[in-house]
Order: sequence, then C-alpha cells, then structure tokens
Amino acid sequence: MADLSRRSALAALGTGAFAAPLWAQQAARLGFANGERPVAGGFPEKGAMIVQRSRAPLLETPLDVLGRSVFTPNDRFYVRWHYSDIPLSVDAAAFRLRIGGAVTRPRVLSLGALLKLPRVEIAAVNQCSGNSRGHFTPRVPGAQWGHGAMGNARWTGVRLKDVLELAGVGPGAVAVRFSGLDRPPVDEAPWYAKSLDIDHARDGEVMIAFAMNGAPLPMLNGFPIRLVVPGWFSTYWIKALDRIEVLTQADDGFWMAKAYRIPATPMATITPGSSDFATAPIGPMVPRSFVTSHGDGAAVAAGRPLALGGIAMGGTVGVASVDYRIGDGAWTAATLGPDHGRYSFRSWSATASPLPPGEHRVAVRCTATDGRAQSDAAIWNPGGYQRGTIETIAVRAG
Ligand SMILES: Nc1nc2c(c(=O)[nH]1)N[C@H]1C(S)=C(S)[C@@H](COP(=O)(O)O)O[C@H]1N2
Ligand SMILES: [Mo]
Repeated sequence: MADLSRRSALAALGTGAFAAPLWAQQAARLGFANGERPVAGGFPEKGAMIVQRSRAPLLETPLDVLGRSVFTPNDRFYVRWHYSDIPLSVDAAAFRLRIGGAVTRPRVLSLGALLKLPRVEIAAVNQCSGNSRGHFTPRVPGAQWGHGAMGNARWTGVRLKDVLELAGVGPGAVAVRFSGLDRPPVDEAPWYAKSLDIDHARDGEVMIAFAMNGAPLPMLNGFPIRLVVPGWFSTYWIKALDRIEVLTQADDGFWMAKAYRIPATPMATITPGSSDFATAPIGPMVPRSFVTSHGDGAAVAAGRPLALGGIAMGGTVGVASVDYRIGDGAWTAATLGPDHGRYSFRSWSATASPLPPGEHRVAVRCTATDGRAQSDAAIWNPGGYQRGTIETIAVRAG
C-alpha cells in the first residue's frame, strides 16, 4: 500500500493554492441555461476540473472522463466541501480517530492501530445529493452542478462495525455521528456532522476507507480516512474523519434536522412552489444512467450506424439493464459491461441504426435489479436533490 505519510508534504502549499487556480483555460458547457463553467487545473493532486467555486473547493468531473473508465481516476474525482477551513496537510503519524459517546471503552486510534483491523474493498459510486442540480426546472439555489458531481472508485478500508466493536457500543445506542478535520468559519456555525442509524452503521458494509483506486485518498477527497456508505448519497461520506460519536438519541444537529432533507414523497418530488410538505433525511441513491460517448448537441454522421456508450448505476441494488431510445422510437436494450458489484457504475454500449439528417434526442434508461426503472416524470424539490429522471442529449446528424 502506498505511503500514507506523504500528505504532510502538502503543508507547503498553504491556502494560496486554492485562491489562485489557473482560471478559464477552457469552458465546459453543462447543457443548461448559463451552464458555462471554466475548466481549470492547479488544485492539489487534481487535473483539469470544472470549477464551480475555488474556496471551499467545488470541482466537477467532466462527463467524458466518467465515460472513459467505470473507475474515476483520483486526480479527476469531483470535490465538494462545505466550509473553506479544510485540512491542507495532515501528519499521518500524529493523526488520531476518536470514538466516544455511548461506548463502553472510548478509543483514540492511530492510523496504525486502525489498519490492523481486517481489510475490505468495495466498488461504490460517490454521488453528491445535489448532483445535476443545474438541470432542475424551475432553477433552485445551490451549486449548479451538471452531472459530474459523482465518481466511482474501489475503496479500501476497514469495517465501521469492527471499529465500533473495539469501543463497545453501549446500551440504548440509536445512531452514530461522524465529523472530520474541517471547521466552520465562525464558532456559532454548526460543525459539519452526519449520522447513520446504529443498525446501518453496524451492517458490515459501511467502511472507513484509507485508499481509493489503490492509492491514498487525495487530500481534497478526505485524506487520511473517510467514511464510505455504499449506495447512499455522499453527504454521509465524511472526509478526513476524526470523530465518531455513538448517540442515545436521534441526531438533532443542523446537518441532519435542517439540511439535506427531501420531500417524503415517492421520488422526492413535489409541485414547484408548494411549501407545506413533510421531509425526511436524504438516504439511498436511485437508478441513473448517462450517455458519455457524445456531448449534448454533438455532430454525428447521418446514414451511418451510431456507436453510443455511457454509464449507469442501480442505486443500492445494481443495474439489471440499460435501454436507449432515439426520438420517439422504441426502447432498445444496450449491452452491459462487466459487473463490479451492485454499488458500482456499470458501462453500457449500443449501436443505433443509421439516423436521417437532422436533430435527434437520445434518451437512456436504467432498470435496477429490483425492477425499479428511471421514468420521464420530472423531479423537483427546493434543494435540487436526488435527480433520477431519464436524461437525454441532442445529436445533430449531418
Ligand atoms: N468532512 C467533510 N466531509 C464531507 C463534506 C464536508 O463538507 N466535510 N461534504 C460531503 C458532501 S455533501 C459530499 S458531496 C462529499 C464529496 O466527496 P468528495 O469531495 O470526495 O467527492 O463529501 C462529503 N463529506
Ligand atoms: Mo453533497
């Protein structure tokens, strides 16, 4: 395993590294009104990214990168932090993970002690709750992400369950709260913290990862360790995790009780403008699929077979099938790529019949293994969360 101590070298970068990225080398069209964003390098351990904001960094992965491999390269993996006071260097030797609250043996673990636990590896999509928010109509406030606030990696780490067992979960435990090394800008602001129900925390799949795609986590993706909650939106995937607290009451903190809540309706959708609706914390992801072989508005050759390809995910249960449709034509099955497990992206490919000259819509639909399929029905909620509508792009045959 690669050297976990090398991140302390990033100390030399200081905050200036985020203040002055190489702006506007290029612009990315995100397929919605005002959807132009600069593509820039200059962020530590990152290649060219779509820059939504530089402090705290909000960096989006270009869709063609997501299409090149079902595993998103670490240096192109999207980045999202809430507060600008984020860890820029971590001394791996001095780092400690604290496990407290309703436990019988509170623990302060070094990375060395943590890594003595049995290792697990899982392929899982990390997707922001607000991924694709820029496509919401009518528009909603928040980062105007295209579809690139997601990525897929092989995560290596230890089971959260094993770590909780070291500390001994006390009687009456109902939830487990997680927080990291980043800090709010002022004391009154709520520390970024998220919780899982105790049973979920102990399901044996939720893990504390120290590597992604076989390398240490990039600093911006949570070095030295982060929570990985397979199948769930990444608001729960706490980065630079240094504090675990077992709770005997539901977490009533800001980030659970007020933020990241969705309408408690099927598909988390309500009529735009309505305000009187029950909400629930966002949780598991839903099936999604994308064309990555062509950008929206791409020119293609008329009268020739059209090679299409992309990626799909099945929420918590894996992809059963992917279909595509040209214009109002019939849904046609695509060919699926290798299965890397139910939480991973799955690639798909298809050869569509020759198109007549003109503009055509290409739609793609994922059906998960539990039969749940994407639909054309619009999804809207004020947070711009959990988009799962069938996505389409235009191609121009000429
Ligand atoms: N410590 C910490 N962890 C965090 C966050 C944060 O602000 N602080 N943001 C969460 C949210 S909302 C997202 S979308 C993911 C983004 O993970 P990534 O930056 O590795 O892609 O981190 C999650 N974990
Ligand atoms: Mo997020």
